Amino acid sequence: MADNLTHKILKEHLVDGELKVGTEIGIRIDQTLTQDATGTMAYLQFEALGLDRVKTQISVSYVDHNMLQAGFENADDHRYLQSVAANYGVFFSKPGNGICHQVHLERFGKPGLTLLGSDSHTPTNGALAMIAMGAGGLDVAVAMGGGAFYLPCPRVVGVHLTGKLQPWVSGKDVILEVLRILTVKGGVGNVIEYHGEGVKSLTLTQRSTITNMGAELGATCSIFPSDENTKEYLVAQGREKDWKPLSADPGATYDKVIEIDLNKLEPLIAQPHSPDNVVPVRQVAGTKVQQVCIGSCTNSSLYDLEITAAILDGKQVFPELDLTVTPGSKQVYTMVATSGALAKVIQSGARILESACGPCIGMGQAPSSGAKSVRSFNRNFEGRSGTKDSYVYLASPETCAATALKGVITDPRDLGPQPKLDLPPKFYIDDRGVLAPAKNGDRPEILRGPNIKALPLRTAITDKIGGKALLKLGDNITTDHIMPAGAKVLPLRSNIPAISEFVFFQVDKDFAKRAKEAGTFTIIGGENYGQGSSREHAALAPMYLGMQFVIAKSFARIHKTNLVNFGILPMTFVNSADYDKIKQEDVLEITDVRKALKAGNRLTVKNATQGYTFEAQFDLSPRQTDILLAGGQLNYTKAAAK
Ligand code: MIC
Ligand code: SF4
Repeated sequence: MADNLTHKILKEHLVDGELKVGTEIGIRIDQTLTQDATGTMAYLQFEALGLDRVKTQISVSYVDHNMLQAGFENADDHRYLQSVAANYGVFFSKPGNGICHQVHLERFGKPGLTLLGSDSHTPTNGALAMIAMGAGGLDVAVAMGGGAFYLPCPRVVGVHLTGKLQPWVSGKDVILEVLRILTVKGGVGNVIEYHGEGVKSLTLTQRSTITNMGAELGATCSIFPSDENTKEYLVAQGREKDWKPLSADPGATYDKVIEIDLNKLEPLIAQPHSPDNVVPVRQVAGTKVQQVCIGSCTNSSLYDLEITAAILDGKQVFPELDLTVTPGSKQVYTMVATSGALAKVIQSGARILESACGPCIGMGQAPSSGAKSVRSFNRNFEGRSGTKDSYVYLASPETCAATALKGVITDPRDLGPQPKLDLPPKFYIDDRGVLAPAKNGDRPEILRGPNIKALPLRTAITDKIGGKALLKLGDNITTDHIMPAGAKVLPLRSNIPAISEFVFFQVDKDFAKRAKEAGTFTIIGGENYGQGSSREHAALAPMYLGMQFVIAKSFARIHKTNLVNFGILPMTFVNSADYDKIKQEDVLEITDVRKALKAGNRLTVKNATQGYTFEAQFDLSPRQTDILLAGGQLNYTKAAAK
């Protein structure tokens, strides 16, 4: 049978279940990555599993998110991560070495392997023909310990590319077009596999922009074949031996196919406040802008920085506008410094940041009140920039640089001919920013600062659960709404009691207080509840405050798994009219939960305030049911290991 690329790799890694869409499969994980904002929890959980050493081919711990050291917290967490990595056989990428996805692409990703990362943009490495997926820290901890990763067997959507990108049109415009077509929930349950003649014309880093931002579709992951361009990139990285050709079999089929003619694409831009709110740049050209930011794991490759420099060369950033530029890794930083590109960017009046997530996660550079900010990033959710009333647009580095010069949103095609860039065939390689783990048997001391608090655990689910529906929410609620990030909150990621004070802070600043008064509570959500990041804190912190269950119209994949992992029951409405009927503050109760979980996929919810009952359903595998019954994945895994 002719297999598509996704099935080829999944088949090679399948350890449980069969490739039947929607049923649960377990796959072997070859590589893992963590970043610091989710990593502390992941390694605390790995420690709790009581294993000796990681069992993957390679596991890397990156520090790139919590980089501002305004107090001891982030620095303490970095020390913990470094020492715990050394102990358990994990490589440690030091702060300053770069953004996890960019560095992983440069130095570690390999065609045909699986990668699981505690960050939703882990699919970036799908550009190297990997099945690379985001997950909660606990799932990554289990995978580090050699356990399978479980997921609903995805549908495979083929994006058939023809033609060739025209001047000034970039990889970012391809993924913005896919987002325009599929929307932020269109990828849920799907792998997006790119194929067709058009693939050949896309460089590896253009592909990585596309696979990176596939996360915004809610997709399980995105993948490109491994071809001559993949080889060229790996040769430039001194990693030719990691290359092998890999693509779908001739005649392979897909569950659905989307056609994109690259010839016809033009520069696109996502308007506030959603990555799928996409229009042609020319439609909003002329809009006054106060800030432009170029960088993030989506667009901070050598090409992105070199084209930025070429556009800015000899010109000045618009006087009333701030431009920030972030090289994605130490490799990119060094190369733009030696090529002279960095000097051009500095001379233009840009502010140069260290290689890290920075403004993308609100770690500094929050825009001024009411400002419009155009960014080469991947998310523009309300408030994520750190300024609640800012308006963030997402576009290519080319569009960003043009906008920075003009002070208004500008189609880069208005700048004249596109500069021609010749990137060197060999990149600068220096892996000293990645510390190797201690030898097997060595046990360096694990350094735990006062910021690191014990991990709260839930006990086995009881027969009666419920509480006030403290919030009734609409569609596409993000994990940034549930558990905000930013410079103030991120340093508390290792301290659940402290971070829980900020749960739903963006929606209701008194939420934590109301939750504590209620004791136990529930949440009502719309479609695609929990989209966005992989942060398990969006499940863990509400659990700590007493959340019992969520009833939504539908869930985003990673968040749903995180809820189960922390013993919170995710349910959907059987009749959508029941969503309309519930009012915020109604008390909802379920009895005989354990029996209902074992018996089927439905249960009856009592609305004690309004005095009626309604049906809710849960879509859980038998394994997930056992996890819930045990009170979460950690209890379940420990019990299974006994
Ligand atoms: C994000 O882009 O939202 C983050 C910050 O990288 C998150 C991870 C986190 O919250 O730590 C993600 O994408 O998973
Ligand atoms: Fe970092 Fe932003 Fe990428 Fe998340 S999306 S990993 S915050 S650069």
